Amino acid sequence: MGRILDKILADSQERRLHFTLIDPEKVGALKAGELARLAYDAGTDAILVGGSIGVFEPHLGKIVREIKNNVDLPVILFPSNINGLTGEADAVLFMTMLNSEDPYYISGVQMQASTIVLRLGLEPIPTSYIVVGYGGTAGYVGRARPVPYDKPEIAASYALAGAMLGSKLIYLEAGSGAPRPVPPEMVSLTRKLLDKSRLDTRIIVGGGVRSPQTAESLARAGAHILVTGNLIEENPMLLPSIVEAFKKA
Ligand code: 1GP
Repeated sequence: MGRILDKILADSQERRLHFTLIDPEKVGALKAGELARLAYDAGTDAILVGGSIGVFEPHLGKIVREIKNNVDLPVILFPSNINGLTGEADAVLFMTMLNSEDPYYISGVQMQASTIVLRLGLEPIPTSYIVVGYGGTAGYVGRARPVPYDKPEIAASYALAGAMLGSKLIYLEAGSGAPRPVPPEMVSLTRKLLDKSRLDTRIIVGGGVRSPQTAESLARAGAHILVTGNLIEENPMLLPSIVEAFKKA
């Protein structure tokens, strides 16, 4: 295992973590640096960089470099395709979208990306990505068949399958800007099943988290890592209370 994943696994055994997502399509490099600093001050533990459209080099590399100039946090790529890769980052969520209907997003893009990740010297973090409910642009682009909000057993079964296939992170994604986040019942059932399996995995939850109450309920349900994206641009003043609510619950 690599340095970043080891640290995520070790740290999240002790405490809950918060990651901030910065979408390269929405910001320039200077702004990305500023947002990273805001996130750092709010108590975030890592910066994810990625988006489903409009991600390209050299813009992506400049953004990652500027983030690294501003904060001493791991920068982890969160790509939707091979254009989301740059050697400037520390690691990449090497994801398979388990509930895509398109084999490209399950194993095709990974075949194209694997040698690039190796040549760029990026640490791959084996991650299963499960799209829930709204799904957003990620779900649309990835041709997901989103798990209905009221079917926690489907999401939990996908999560367990991902863990059995070797993923270390299980990412439950409602989609950026989701009107409704991943339901806590879905997180708790997933956590229960993963704990039972004794496989060493962590649950990441993201999409549509806009309040400390939601963050707290996801924490209580058993999420290890919370991701927020839009919030840092739309309502940065709220971020510290959301991070705190998630970590202290
Ligand atoms: C990352 O999709 C999330 O998983 C980010 O969602 O932009 O709604 O916080 P938000």
